[in-house]
Amino acid sequence: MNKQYQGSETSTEIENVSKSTQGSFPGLIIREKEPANYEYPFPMLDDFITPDNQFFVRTHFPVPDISSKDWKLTITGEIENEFSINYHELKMLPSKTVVATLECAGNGRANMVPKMKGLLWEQGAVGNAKWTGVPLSVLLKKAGIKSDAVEVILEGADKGAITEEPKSPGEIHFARSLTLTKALQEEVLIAYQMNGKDLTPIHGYPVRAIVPGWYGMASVKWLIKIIVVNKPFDGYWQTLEYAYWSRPDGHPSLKPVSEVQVKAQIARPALSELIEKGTTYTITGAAWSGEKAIEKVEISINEGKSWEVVDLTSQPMPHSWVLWEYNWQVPIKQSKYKLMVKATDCAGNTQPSEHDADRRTYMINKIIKHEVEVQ
Ligand SMILES: Nc1nc2c(c(=O)[nH]1)N[C@H]1C(S)=C(S)[C@@H](COP(=O)(O)O)O[C@H]1N2
Ligand SMILES: [Mo]
Repeated sequence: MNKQYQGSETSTEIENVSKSTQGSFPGLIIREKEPANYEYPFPMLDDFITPDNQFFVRTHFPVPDISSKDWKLTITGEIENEFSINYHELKMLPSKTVVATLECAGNGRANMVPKMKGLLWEQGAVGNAKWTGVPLSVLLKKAGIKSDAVEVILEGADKGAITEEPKSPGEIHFARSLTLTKALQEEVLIAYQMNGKDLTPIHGYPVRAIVPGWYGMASVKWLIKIIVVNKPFDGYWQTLEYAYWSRPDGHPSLKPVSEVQVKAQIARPALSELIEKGTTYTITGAAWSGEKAIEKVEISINEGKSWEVVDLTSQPMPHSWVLWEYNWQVPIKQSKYKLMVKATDCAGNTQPSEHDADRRTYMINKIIKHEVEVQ
């Protein structure tokens, strides 16, 4: 049966694709307790939309306790009219809902040899949700951007000192910037809802940024300040962390990690799962890319000698993952098999076979060998 989606689909239909795993969900995997860093057990994947209590959590500092009554957002810097807006006023502005996949730039680190520095995420520092909020562009237009502005800094209320290398200069807030071009894209939201409900404290309550197409670090939670600047921001998470080596003219320089790289992941079978020989096993997973929709996902059972196109079971669209499946006629030969998947997006971007060292411990999308055992 061809499950490839044809034509367009409304968001209500998309919801119907979901069959909830809520009942049997085993809970998130704790990678670190304080600050909270929790991973989604990716083999549980069934739903196009990740429920908020199953969504991975990435924090650098303790979760700030903010009441929506006290919260306000200040817009300052290279603008004509500086202003602050409270929660009630924000909710009165025109809103938009977008489906966007958030992936942490370090997702997949645990698969790398030799062992990498940083949180060892396996495959589950990724999730897909429906976000509602006010386009950042609405606030920027209200503020009147000066002609020499180049970037927009988003600052969270959370703060602390990083005491491991690279150490922070004392206490700092979590902050990241967007290029002005990205900040003005209409899908970039100042969001107050996740999957139709208020954000939960751990995911940024009362208000966070959602930057579809960019790695998770850009989607600043507990947002309290927007600063328009006329030179590139060189804050801690812009230069020391979440930065990679770029060498356009041969001279390496650090550039902030931004757009998500194309990737496919297998959900089931789980790594090292035992599979019964001679059966049909439905291999499932998801694939996503930054600004582009997924065009195809391919699978190889013979370590890359040949590839077959899998069925996409949700509609491909920019900024969101697509679910896929493939019915595997499991051989009768008892052996270990290395399953490989690779995605290609509409711009022709596909996955590399090796991790480029210039990417440091970020943007990990090399094709991996997912070993299972047939017996
Ligand atoms: N204020 C603030 N925003 C933040 C972070 C943070 O530590 N503080 N972590 C970032 C990172 S690295 C990621 S991957 C995403 C994760 O969002 P989630 O916890 O809702 O999954 O939040 C981003 N926004
Ligand atoms: Mo992240």
